[in-house]
Amino acid sequence: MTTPRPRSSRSRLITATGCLSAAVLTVTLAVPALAAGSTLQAAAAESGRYFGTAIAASRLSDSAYTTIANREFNMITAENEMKMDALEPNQNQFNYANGDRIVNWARQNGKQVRGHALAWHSQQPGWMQNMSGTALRNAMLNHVTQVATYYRGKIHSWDVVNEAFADGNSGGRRDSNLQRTGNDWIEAAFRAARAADPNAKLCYNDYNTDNWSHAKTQGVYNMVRDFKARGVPIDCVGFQAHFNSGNPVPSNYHTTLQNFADLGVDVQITELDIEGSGSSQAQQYQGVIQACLSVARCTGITVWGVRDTDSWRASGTPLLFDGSGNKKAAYTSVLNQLNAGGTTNPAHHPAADGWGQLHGDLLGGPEVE
Ligand code: 9MR
Repeated sequence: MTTPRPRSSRSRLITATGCLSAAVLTVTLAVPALAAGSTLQAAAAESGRYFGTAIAASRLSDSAYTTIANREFNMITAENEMKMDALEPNQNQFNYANGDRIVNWARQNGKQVRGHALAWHSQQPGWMQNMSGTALRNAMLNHVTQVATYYRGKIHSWDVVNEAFADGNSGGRRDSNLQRTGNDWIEAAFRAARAADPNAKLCYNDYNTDNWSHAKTQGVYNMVRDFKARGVPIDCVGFQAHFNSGNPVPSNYHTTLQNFADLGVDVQITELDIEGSGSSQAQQYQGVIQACLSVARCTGITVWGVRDTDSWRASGTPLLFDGSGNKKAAYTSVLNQLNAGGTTNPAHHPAADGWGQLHGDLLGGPEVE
């Protein structure tokens, strides 16, 4: 088990006293402080985690936007530009222009990139929406292979498959043209992605999978457990984390993240936003950050946009900066919670890869709350 790092925001003074002949010599040494991070990325990095945002290519010419994005975040997701419809508008004709604008901006500014998303029932190009059967399966696999090969070496984590489970109480797969090609379409996509980019972490990504007691969460959990048991290449699970009053941050969030991590995968918060304002919103954000920090394999957090006005649901003011770029109460609570520390990311943990296995063995099964 990991223990929180001791930390201090001030220099610690160590006083050494020694005797020199009859004189007493006192030496005071200033030891560099474990300084509190003053940006989201710096504060998250203290426990080995990243802090990211979604970027829209059309806003890269807005210097107020890029100034905040560059200062605060070190993991970048293209909000729309690397989806299937954007990258393959005509079958087997790929257009990487806008995806590249975002990837290049990220890399030029020393940031990493989450790839979003290789295979999804939504945002398919028109030609794909009308396909079925073997032709669709092959077209999907070709898309995964081509795109993952094109970006090989530039992607920290790929959302290989997005939103493949149904809402509601079934715990089963979502009906879609991809699902109708056969239940093995998800693992086929993961195998194609691994072959194309062996070094990217491969994630399954979904929403409404935050509450441990929900059927959808259990459905995804069972799929990941099955994939791990059968050697299907999966490295991480993304929790989108789009919250509002109808879908609040669950009190068992830590349990969900820990139970998935105990399957031997990393977990990432991938599209965080919480509708609301003021201290209520700030407290909910704090709870999400706390849940991630308490799970060693929760390796990073991404918010779904920079300013409220950049959000896909701007009227819900769900982000950390207001439309003028001012830090909101939610920003301060996130920063403070990151600086309060937590478990250290396993990449920085001495037991590294063995930890998840050992932890799972010791617990002997999923944590229940
Ligand atoms: O924020 C994105 C919005 O601009 C797009 O119109 C929409 C449809 O492609 O997708 C939004 O992002 C979604 C993400 O890709 C997947 N999870 C849900 C996100 C919010 O709808």
